[in-house]
Amino acid sequence: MTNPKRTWWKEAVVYQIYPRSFRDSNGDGIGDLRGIIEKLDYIQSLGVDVVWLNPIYQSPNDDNGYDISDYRDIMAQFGTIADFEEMLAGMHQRGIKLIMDLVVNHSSDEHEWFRQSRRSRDNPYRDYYYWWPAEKGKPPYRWSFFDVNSEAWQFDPPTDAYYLHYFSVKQPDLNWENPRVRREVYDLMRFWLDKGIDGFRIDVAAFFSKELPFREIPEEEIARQYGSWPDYYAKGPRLHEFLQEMHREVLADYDIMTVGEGSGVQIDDALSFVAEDRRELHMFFHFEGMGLDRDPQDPMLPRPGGWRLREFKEVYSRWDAVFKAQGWGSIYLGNHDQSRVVSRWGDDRPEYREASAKLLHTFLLSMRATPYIYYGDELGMTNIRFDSIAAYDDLMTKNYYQQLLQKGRHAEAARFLEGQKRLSRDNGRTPMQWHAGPHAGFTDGTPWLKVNPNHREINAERQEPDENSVLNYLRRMIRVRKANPVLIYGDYHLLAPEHEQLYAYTRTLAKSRALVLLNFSAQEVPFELPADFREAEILINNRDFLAQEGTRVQLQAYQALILLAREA
Ligand code: TEU
Ligand code: CA
Repeated sequence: MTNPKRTWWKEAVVYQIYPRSFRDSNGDGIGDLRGIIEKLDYIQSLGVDVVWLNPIYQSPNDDNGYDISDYRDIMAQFGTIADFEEMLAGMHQRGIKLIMDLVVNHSSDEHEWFRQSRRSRDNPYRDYYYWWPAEKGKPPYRWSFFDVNSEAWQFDPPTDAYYLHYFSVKQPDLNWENPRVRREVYDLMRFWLDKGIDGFRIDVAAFFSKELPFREIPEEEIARQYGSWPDYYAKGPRLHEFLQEMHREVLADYDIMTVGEGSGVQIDDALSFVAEDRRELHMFFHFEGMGLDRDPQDPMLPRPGGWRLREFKEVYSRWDAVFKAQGWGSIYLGNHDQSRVVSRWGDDRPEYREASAKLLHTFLLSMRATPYIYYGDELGMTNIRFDSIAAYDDLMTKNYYQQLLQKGRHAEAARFLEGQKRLSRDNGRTPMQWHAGPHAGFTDGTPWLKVNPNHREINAERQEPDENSVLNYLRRMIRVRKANPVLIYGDYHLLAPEHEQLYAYTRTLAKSRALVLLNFSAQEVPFELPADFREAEILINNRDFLAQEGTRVQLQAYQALILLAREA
């Protein structure tokens, strides 16, 4: 059975903007809302329907906005509420919707709630966070993703107690057991929805419920750096109760879209978040694809020998199948927590960069899931590959490196630093490359993070007039998706699952049948066309020719092709 119910967010193409890096309007080196306003026509020209903005709320920027100190105000560096309203109106005028990041697993330690909470044990805000009184001894170990010591409990002298922070010490976890906390969250959601936004991307949505009381995690599970944290972090006993309550209390009243960040969510649990009758979320981001090139023993390091296309196909096919009858998927290959897609899943050597970037867009926009495109990927921007730890901004990279040094693990630290050229989040955060001039047209000042020197070659201005640029290919591919509902709703069927170079699949909707052929390699790949595609129409081709002899096509390096069978 196929999933027939049509909705705007299933048909939408989402463009993600990391505001800090998009366009700086006032020369302080930091991207801002007026910078986004300047670029609204560009965003519209892509053909996208929705913009997802990373957090723009007030924040001391320990984790670039993911540590929020006031949920109802705009970060001064980014602008004002008036700028926000102008930006939102400008988007709506252009038929573009806006979804905001909702970061409510934790706040900043500089949020008024936490300032109060840490003051005394009987402060009315004490129970807004998780505290462990020191007289009970050391709390049971919990991993922290960003902590220099990987420890999620931080001792806080004023009240002689530890507080919980799954992320940095400046990101204390909010206590969702407390109904007042949940009420605050629902109120702030309404605050933004009533301003007219069109939905939320919900940060670490599976972490809200903690298993209480905190119990000891067996040594062997802690032993590995990140061990089996999903079992402890993403399966809390009240998680679905909370998400359903959020739906009932807020989401149900608006025609919006929601996408949870599914860090820790495993495929067996997928439907429990997004099946329609659950009344929780519309979609979430799974992380299986992002694990394919990481060392299974230590996800902070790249996988020796790299990733395998067979596994890539297997993962994306499995995540298609799980939503065949219920729910709906999302698909992305990069975002602000990942490196650049063409460097990671394509081939950024000069001779293959453009073809492989186009191939990745063809993939993303021909799958049965809502596609998310990260700013800069429309140009085929690449990893910057910093050489020294000093060049990095991201606390995740810096703190993990420091941790290894503190433990005297120097060889590993060097390996980690080398691996960050492939995996670091900062690869995906370098400023947008608008033109070939100074700082790529991102800023007139000094950019907060180094601009990739290859902006002289890879930039929007240069690609704009070039019909064959990655940018114009993406625009064309978005139009192709929109003009062919089979690419949105059609059933997906994988061909040649064992093939190491070719990713081939069909999409079928009633009488409409499409064949997608993606050569993920620098070699030529022959492919025997199935009978119904021998006279097919070419919907899109990332090369200007197709080598075909009789029933056989010869795919060139990184060639991507979609054929539409003529209806019988
Ligand atoms: O990310 C949560 C998350 O799963 C990441 O920490 C992930 O483990 C890491 O980036 C490895 O790729 C979300 C946000 O997307 C991220 O930017 C924030 O830093 C984090 O939450 C804390 O809010
Ligand atoms: Ca600025």
